[in-house]
Amino acid sequence: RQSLKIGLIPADGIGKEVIPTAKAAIEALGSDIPKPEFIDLLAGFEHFAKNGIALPDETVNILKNECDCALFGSVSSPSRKVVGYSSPIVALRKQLDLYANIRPVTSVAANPGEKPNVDLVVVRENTECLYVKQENLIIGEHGKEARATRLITERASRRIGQMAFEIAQARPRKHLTVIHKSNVLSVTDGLFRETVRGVPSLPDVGGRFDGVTIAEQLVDSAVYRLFREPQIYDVMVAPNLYGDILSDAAAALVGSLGLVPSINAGDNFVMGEPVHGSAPDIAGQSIANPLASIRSAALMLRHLGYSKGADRLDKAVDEVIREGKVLTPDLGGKAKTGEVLDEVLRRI
Ligand code: NAD
Ligand code: K
Ligand code: MN
Repeated sequence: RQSLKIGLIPADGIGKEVIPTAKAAIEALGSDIPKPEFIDLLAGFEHFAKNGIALPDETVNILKNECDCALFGSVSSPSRKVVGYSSPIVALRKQLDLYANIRPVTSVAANPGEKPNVDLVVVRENTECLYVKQENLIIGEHGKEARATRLITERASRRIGQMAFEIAQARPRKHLTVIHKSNVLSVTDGLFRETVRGVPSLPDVGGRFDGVTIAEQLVDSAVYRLFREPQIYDVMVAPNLYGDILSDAAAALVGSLGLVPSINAGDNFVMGEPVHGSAPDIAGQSIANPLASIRSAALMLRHLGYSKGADRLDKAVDEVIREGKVLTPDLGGKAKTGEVLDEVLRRI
């Protein structure tokens, strides 16, 4: 590659404050990566409020036809129903078939080289479950009745399972936990559980995952154990909604949602995205933690094979956290977003 074309979709709220920091961090890598070219793209609730469209076709077309990868910030999706609005991030994941949401949650050990207390990856199915958003409301005999469809397919469960095994295989502990609630939802979660557990015996797998140990846990007790003994987890694979909740919960263990990165990955495209939302409570104050976005840029680069650049970003972020002098208020500091970015840039 001569250059790396990166679509930037800051979207709403603090997305607009943190995506520029990820851009600056990538630019600081110099010749460790192909020359980055950034393409600014529109999406989000604010765009919808002005133009009636949350995800312009142009954004999707440019991502599909011109970009090598992308970085997404966060959207402000209202909790009330807004006619004509639908979350652009949920739509993007589906339209680009980014079927895996990979969310590493790692604490920073006091000294370099020491083992961190929390070192796990949530692998979240990213295209179905309740996020197919097929809901309806009827007036029944006793008043309103709302229903939602929860879609679990063998195909999606198999490919997310394969992705989770690949990730586990590549980590030192090689341990995979399947998260489900098959004791109640024996049909939907039952299919997810059986399909993921069946991955090692698929014909094209051979013995490739022989070294991976597999466990399973009901989602509610998984949250409990996550808080009691996070060190038992290595890779956790879960249907969409459970994975969403588990990764926010795991973020609490490492101090802030503002530290946890993710990638949305498919077979042909990757989009980095901090796990957090648009944080309306702090938006506009320049105090959003930029580290989740910078780590998301690192994950995206690593996924594309640029591990040297990714390592430099991760190392710089870890050092800033370990030193603990220049941190945003979510981590108990007083620094602004830009000051934390400067600390990172100095170390890259
Ligand atoms: P949130 O993640 O936006 O915020 C939760 C809490 O964490 C808030 O107190 C916030 O201030 C804090 N926080 C989050 N990121 C931070 C950062 N980088 N630095 C410092 N503090 C940070 O979740 P929410 O409040 O439940 O949702 C707000 C909006 O975000 C909603 O409209 C929701 O729909 C949207 N959302 C979008 C995405 C996405 O874009 N993928 C994900 C989650 C929520
Ligand atoms: K986000
Ligand atoms: Mn979430």
